[in-house]
Amino acid sequence: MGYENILIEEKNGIVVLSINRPKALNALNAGVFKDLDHFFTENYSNENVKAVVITGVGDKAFAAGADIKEFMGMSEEQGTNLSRKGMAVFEKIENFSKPVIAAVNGFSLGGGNELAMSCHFIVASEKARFGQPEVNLGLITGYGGTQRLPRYVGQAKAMELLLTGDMINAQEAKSLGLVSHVVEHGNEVEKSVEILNKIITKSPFAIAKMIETVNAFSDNKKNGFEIEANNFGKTISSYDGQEGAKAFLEKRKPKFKGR
Ligand code: DAK
Repeated sequence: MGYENILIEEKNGIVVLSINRPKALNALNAGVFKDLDHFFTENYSNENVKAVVITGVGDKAFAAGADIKEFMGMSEEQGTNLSRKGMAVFEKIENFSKPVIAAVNGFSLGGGNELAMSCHFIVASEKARFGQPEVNLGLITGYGGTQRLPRYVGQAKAMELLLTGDMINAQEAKSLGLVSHVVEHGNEVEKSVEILNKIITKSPFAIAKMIETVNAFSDNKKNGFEIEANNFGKTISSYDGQEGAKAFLEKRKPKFKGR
């Protein structure tokens, strides 16, 4: 499918997906959500896609929020429905079977920051700025920000950031645990690809099960320990789990098959 609001570049199975609305600082409109939804649905089981980096076109913004132009005249019911639809797309990213890194190249605000937080972790340019400015617009977050931000930075700091709408820089975001790496501006995609190149040498089956199990940590409807025990059973009895142990004992590199 041809996408109108995102760009896709693939090299050695690593896809760089760029939000392509630079004139609006990559604000997330319905078109971006449609493209993200399609990409992450289509590629869940596509073996040619091994990992994804999400970034923004241009050097100013990852995404400066949900598109404020789409909020005008919205009813309560429409707002709730839109929120649920957007959350479902971000859940698809969070639960994607392959690793997804947000390479934050500038403003990561509101819905844009909620997108970054639904990726598995965040690599940021030293010029990146993070914030949830919804309160400045008389709103609360609508795409999971109240739930994901506390998981990254703890409830009290999340509360402060959400209530003040203040922006923080990349170093502060790193010291709070929101960001995993801060790099020179312009190197955030390269650094993400470097990390992903390491991850994709491992068993894709184990990686998928690891993502599923870690995500259970923040889902209070699930028993993460039980899921870990079950998924450990699945990986130890898999071809790759047996091959990994055999290769270790034979002092050679494992040849994983993803099953
Ligand atoms: N939406 C639409 N357009 C935006 C935008 C946004 N979020 N952010 C920036 N733009 C546009 C500007 O309107 C401007 O367009 P033109 O005037 O050139 O046509 C262009 O991008 C460049 O922006 P600036 O001229 O403002 O650039 P500056 O460098 O001066 O300032 C800035 C950069 C990031 C500080 C500033 O643009 C800014 O404050 N932007 C808004 C940040 C913000 O408040 N973001 C929205 C957060 S609220 C919901 C679900 C989710 C949400 C709400 C409801 N439901 C399901 C109902 C979430 C809401 C949010 O994300």
